[in-house]
Amino acid sequence: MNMRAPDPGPVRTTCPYCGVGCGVLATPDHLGGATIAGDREHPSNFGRLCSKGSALGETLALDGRLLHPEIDGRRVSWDDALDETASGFRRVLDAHGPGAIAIYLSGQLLTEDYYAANKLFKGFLGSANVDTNSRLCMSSSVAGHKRAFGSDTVPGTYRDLETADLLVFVGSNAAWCHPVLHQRMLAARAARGTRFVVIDPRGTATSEEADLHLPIASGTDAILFSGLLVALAERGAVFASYVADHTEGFDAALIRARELAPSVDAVAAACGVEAAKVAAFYDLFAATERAVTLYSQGVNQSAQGTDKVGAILNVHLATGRIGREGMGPFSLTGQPNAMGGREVGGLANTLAAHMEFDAESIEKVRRFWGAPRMARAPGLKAVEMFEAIGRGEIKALWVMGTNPAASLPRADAVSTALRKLDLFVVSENVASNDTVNAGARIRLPAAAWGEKDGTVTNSERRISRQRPFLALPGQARPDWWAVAQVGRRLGFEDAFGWRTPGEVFREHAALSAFENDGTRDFDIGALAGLDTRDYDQLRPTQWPARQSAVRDETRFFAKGGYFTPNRRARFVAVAPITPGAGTDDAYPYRLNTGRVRDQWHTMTRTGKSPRLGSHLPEPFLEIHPDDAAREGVADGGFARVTSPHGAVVLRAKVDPGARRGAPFAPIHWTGETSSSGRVGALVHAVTDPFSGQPDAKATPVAVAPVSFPLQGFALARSGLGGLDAAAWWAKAAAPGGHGLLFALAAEPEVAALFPHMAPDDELVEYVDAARRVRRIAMFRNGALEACLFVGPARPESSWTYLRDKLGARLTDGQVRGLLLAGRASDGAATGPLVCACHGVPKGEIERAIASGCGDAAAVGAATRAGTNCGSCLPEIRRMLAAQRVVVEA
Ligand SMILES: Nc1nc2c(c(=O)[nH]1)N[C@H]1C(S)=C(S)[C@@H](COP(=O)(O)OP(=O)(O)OC[C@H]3O[C@@H](n4cnc5c(=O)[nH]c(N)nc54)[C@H](O)[C@@H]3O)O[C@H]1N2
Ligand SMILES: Nc1nc2c(c(=O)[nH]1)N[C@H]1C(S)=C(S)[C@@H](COP(=O)(O)OP(=O)(O)OC[C@H]3O[C@@H](n4cnc5c(=O)[nH]c(N)nc54)[C@H](O)[C@@H]3O)O[C@H]1N2
Ligand code: SF4
Ligand SMILES: [Mo]
Repeated sequence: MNMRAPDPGPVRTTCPYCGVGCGVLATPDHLGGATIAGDREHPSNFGRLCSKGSALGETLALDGRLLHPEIDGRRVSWDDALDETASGFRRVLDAHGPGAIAIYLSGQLLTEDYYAANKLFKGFLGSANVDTNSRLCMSSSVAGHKRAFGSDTVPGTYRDLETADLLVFVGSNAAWCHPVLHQRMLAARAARGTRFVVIDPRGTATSEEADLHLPIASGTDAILFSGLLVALAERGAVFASYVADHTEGFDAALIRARELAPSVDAVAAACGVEAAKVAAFYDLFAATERAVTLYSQGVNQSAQGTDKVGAILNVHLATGRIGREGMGPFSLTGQPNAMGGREVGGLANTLAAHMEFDAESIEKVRRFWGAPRMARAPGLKAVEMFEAIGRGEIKALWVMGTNPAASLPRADAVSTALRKLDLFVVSENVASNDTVNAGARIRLPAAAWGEKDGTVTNSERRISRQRPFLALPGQARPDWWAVAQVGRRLGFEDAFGWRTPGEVFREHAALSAFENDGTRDFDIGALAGLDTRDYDQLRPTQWPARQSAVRDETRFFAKGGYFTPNRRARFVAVAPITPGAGTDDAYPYRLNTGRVRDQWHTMTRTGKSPRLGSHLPEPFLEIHPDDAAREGVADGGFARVTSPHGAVVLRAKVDPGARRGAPFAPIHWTGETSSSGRVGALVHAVTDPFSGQPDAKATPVAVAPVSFPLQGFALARSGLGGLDAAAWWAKAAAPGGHGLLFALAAEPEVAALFPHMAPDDELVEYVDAARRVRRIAMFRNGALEACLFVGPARPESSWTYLRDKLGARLTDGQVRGLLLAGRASDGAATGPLVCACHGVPKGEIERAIASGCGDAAAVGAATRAGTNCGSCLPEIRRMLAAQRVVVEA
């Protein structure tokens, strides 16, 4: 394993968040932190970083880290933890067979970690119960690719997004979720006039930048794209010779498309969107050869996800717009190594290295691995896996790099199921999250970003190195190492004898090329011979990277050459659907879920950053004004959202951009960070029939108002305590401390909230008993140590003001103004950060606009807002537009 001290100077590594895969230059400060900059030489970002990437330095502190192996809450040695893990799996395997063991992996692991885990379970323990959170993320794309192409191939490259004339975003909020790539597309548009079409039920930062937004009813994408196929056929836009030479099944697909989508009007009615918009989209697509369709979770996370992918691929196959400059379908991957996991074969229904569970592949892989006990059939997919755990059929589980007790559908049922396991092992960076807290007996401390050493593959098939720039803290170790150690303890010394991640990578690369001969798309044989130095210095490399081939073309399928038996692509006749099915009187709404700009998943890392915590600090429900009025939910009030599986309470954001009947909630808050914001608890376990991917964006729910007599917040530099069980709360990182936003029925206990209050802390208090207002500021050695604001109204401006003041020395006037009036007397209450990169709050941008800045560029020049990653530009433009309305009115 790699224990060498990190080299001084900037280290080239890769961002651990989204699938864009930006290159990062990290310069360690030798105090455990680092300064972070974009890598100008990396072909994903050419130096840019988004707000999350820029804030990586704020996530490196060791508080909250799991730093030592533990069994039953006791600190133990690695030897003991590994012995116990190995013997536990051995015991369950011997007693109940390979169907009783499972491992649940993550697209945030390195390829090397993934490879080791897949090999151990599928080749040496005989179990294909190896699944991953990519099941919740990319599996419909994988299934759709395999069905149409015979392989899980992303045909295009990022460059195509810059050389296209039309970009169609389907179920993608790229402005927030793939920000640097979105910025590249916007820059290209400025140069060549690219048209943007966004297909998303709700208005988003991405749709705000679009020329055309189709706010379709959720789940109706396959109808929209079937209608497009019909329209292309009618307009003679089909590329007949490509269809004839390289595909099959076109006629059947078109017949089905005509049944589903006979006319523009029929599409408009089924999709719940204006016919003129549908027609405009079809016209644009038919007329624009250089068209890329980008899609993400609005497509994948659906009961018809694979068919949605199929309907999108159909229109690209029909027009031959695939694998050529500026054209093609493009699945945007979510996690930094979603692609690496697919390459390794880390899904339960693939074997390894883009090989399936056919007899020939099983034999091939068996020989390559020298494997004693091959899994011979696909294992259980994530949702089924956790259901089998709930039924007691799977008895031993290892969770690595994911938080299923928060992120799986029916998350409360998942937490309950986890407690039934005989053996529950978690490899984690953090000491506490919803999964660890669901009864993990063995806790293995994993290396985190900055310490990890290996490779990841981004959305365009580009393999980049994650390099360590910090020493491994405490007893933390790489995940591949822990897997290998367990493999050795189970008697497989040779097969798991790797000493470095480079050795694992070389083996992975060799397997990709093993008896491949052009039969499999995934071939990185050219990298199988890297020595340690080459591996350490590996530059971002796109595959295919075959041993023999000249490496010039990295796109696929411009001239056919699909990986089906007859090398033809298969058109898919998509299945009919019933839009809106599943809702009823008890659960009349469809809950849409997804992401916000500045948080990453369950917030174990981004939740540490004060800058990132400022933009949207609380779990919320975005709801259309008509729906809110019907249910009596007020803007800024609270809404209880209930499904048959669970309930949450969220701050209501009444927003005309929401689609009627389809409120939206972000997925980021958990039991760690909120009292009742676990949105995963609501989500139904409906899955796509081909991919097994959960339909996470359309759960039938009920919405009802909740009111709390009191609201407020607490801030403390250290040791913020808790509230009673009936209170609503959300944690938010604050500069120099911690914050808690809350709502409750009775005044909170000061002593319980501030357990670290010292006798000589100076307490300044304002109480207005009649109005139920109470404001406390606590000073230690003259600096603001903690504060508590409680009252009937939402104390927003004092929160945003005081959040930045922990540790500050306030003037008497400031203190008085705050405590008496509940707001800053110096007019400095500035609102949430709009620009997280440069820390520019809303108030400052409003002042810039009021003082005459007429466009986003002027605002940028005056305040720096929007001049780094640009993710906040849609919001700045919205503020400019609102200002214009005010001025004109
Ligand atoms: N800031 C941030 N960025 C991230 C992540 C993060 O946690 N935070 N996570 C990363 C990961 S792992 C992933 S998978 C990606 C996800 O990236 P995206 O898929 O872009 O993000 P989501 O917000 O999950 O969903 C995208 C949109 O799908 C829409 N949608 C819902 N139902 C439908 C439908 O039926 N049809 C259509 N056309 N649209 C629909 C939603 O309204 C939503 O706006 O983001 C990655 N990037
Ligand atoms: N309702 C709903 N549910 C969803 C989604 C949705 O849109 N709506 N999106 C789905 C999607 S696309 C995804 S990708 C998932 C994400 O869901 P999760 O994967 O459950 O979310 P994360 O917070 O990323 O969890 C990663 C965990 O691994 C730890 N970790 C990070 N790096 C490492 C490492 O290198 N080694 C180890 N051992 N641990 C590490 C982190 O501390 C964290 O606890 O959520 C899915 N669930
Ligand atoms: S776009 Fe942002 S989150 Fe994604 S890889 Fe780049 S810096 Fe990281
Ligand atoms: Mo994802």
